[in-house]
Amino acid sequence: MDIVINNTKRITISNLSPFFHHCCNFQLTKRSLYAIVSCSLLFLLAYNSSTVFYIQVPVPANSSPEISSFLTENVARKSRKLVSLSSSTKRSSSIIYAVKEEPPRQKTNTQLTISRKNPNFVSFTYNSMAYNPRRRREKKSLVKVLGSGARINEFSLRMKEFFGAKSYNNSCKYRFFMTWISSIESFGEREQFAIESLFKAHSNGCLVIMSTSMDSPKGMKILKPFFEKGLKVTAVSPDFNYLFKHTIAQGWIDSLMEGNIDPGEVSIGQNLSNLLRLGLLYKFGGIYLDTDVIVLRSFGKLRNVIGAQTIDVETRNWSRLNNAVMIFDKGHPLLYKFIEEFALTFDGNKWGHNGPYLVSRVVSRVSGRDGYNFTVLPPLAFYPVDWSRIGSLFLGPRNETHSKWLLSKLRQIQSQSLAVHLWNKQSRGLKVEEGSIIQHIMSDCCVFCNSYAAKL
Ligand SMILES: *[C@@H]1O[C@H](CO)[C@@H](O)[C@H](O)[C@H]1NC(C)=O
Ligand SMILES: *[C@@H]1O[C@H](CO)[C@@H](O)[C@H](O)[C@H]1NC(C)=O
Ligand SMILES: *[C@@H]1O[C@H](CO)[C@@H](O)[C@H](O)[C@H]1NC(C)=O
Ligand SMILES: *[C@@H]1O[C@H](CO)[C@@H](O)[C@H](O)[C@H]1NC(C)=O
Ligand SMILES: CC(=O)N[C@H]1CO[C@H](CO)[C@@H](O)[C@@H]1O
Repeated sequence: MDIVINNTKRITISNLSPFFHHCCNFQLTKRSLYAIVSCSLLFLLAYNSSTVFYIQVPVPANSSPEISSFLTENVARKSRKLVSLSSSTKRSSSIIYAVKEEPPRQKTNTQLTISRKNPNFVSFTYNSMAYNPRRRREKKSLVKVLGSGARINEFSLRMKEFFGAKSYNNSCKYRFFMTWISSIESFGEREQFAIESLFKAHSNGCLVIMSTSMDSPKGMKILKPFFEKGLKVTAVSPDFNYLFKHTIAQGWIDSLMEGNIDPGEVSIGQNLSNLLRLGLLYKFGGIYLDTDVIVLRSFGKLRNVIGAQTIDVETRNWSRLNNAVMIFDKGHPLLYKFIEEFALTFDGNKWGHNGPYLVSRVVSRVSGRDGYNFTVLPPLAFYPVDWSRIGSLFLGPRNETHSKWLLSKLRQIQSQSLAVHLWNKQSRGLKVEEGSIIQHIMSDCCVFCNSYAAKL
């Protein structure tokens, strides 16, 4: 996949193959946005001045049948035509995103776009003019007022220093965040590899690992090989009070500390991580990655992006988003909504309720509204293999058919995915077999290229 957003904002995704949608095993929200979609399309057609994103989706010449037999259930392809703005493409169908630049009184455009030739590809762009600095400015001045006179916050100083450090030549072109709420002993080779892949694709990135355990001499020792290579990574203990000051989650955190919130049966750590990532992006802006996300290529062209984990086989619009990869500007209103939702609906007893389900809920709720400007990328971007099939990445070739399948899946991921979420919970114990897809990926994405890769 070439994602090339140049001045004309043209995104080309070549060789999008037809099977990635098969990870759709959820059929979730089918909110009736159809009307809104149609309206905004008409609206768009009326506004030729819109900046237009094209996603070109050539139909793969040789979509190999083996692929579907390995990774997919045979799902009937009832192509319910949703929206197709492109009709005249010969070799590829175009998916058009339209983004209005500075429109006066513009309604939110929710673009659900679908390729005609390849109905499995769906993408969405939400945008509107109301994502503007006014609300942010108000918030900022509030921070100023309330913040003045408060004791100097160590956390914010450390963050400032790290991102602005002279010794780094001010070269923090990309701000990355990870969170690590577990013990230092469990920060293993896989996590270190995720960091390698991040720097392989972004040598001028800066990574902060939000972690109390890693923010220690032992943690620094783990990160030492990165320092020695001149890569900009550090670990900082999170300060929830600082991050969520003036958000509705402040009260939630206070209550939690006072023991008035039932953390539930599930570990609070994961759930705090779900909240923490939102606060980090809201406060600083940048790219959040789970520690089991292998980065394959630069995210440099992406802004305000969240990824779909699954799409609905029938409607071709997304059915579940995931929060393992998020790229947002500082103060983005969608982040605020996520934080708000977390504070208002926290339920420590339901799996995923405060994480992937949360972002899905909020995005489907705000998608018709003014004031939000973001893009949902298709599963292939960050979640090319569904969690239930993640094992297939770790297997070496079993026979000729399987070998062919491995190769084409590998090519697909290499050419079209930006990252691969390894779904650690499912894959942690798996061995990387000789000739497996993940082994190839690791040899492409390593910085140190140690033999430990083989053990992941
Ligand atoms: C998905 O598409 C269907 C039409 O095919 C539409 O009715 C529905 O509102 C869409 N769902 C979302 C969440 O946009
Ligand atoms: C929405 O986001 C796109 C892509 O990042 C950007 O080009 C556009 O200017 C934004 N629109 C508004 C109104 O902020
Ligand atoms: C800092 O940037 C300058 C100019 O871009 C470059 O010449 C110099 O080598 C850089 N220094 C370090 C320490 O990276
Ligand atoms: C090849 O290996 C795959 C994966 O183990 C297996 O599912 C399939 O049945 C095998 N096919 C043949 C022809 O042996
Ligand atoms: C409600 C909720 O999201 N709970 C999460 C808390 O953390 C555990 C795992 O650590 C998750 O499985 C739950 O989904």
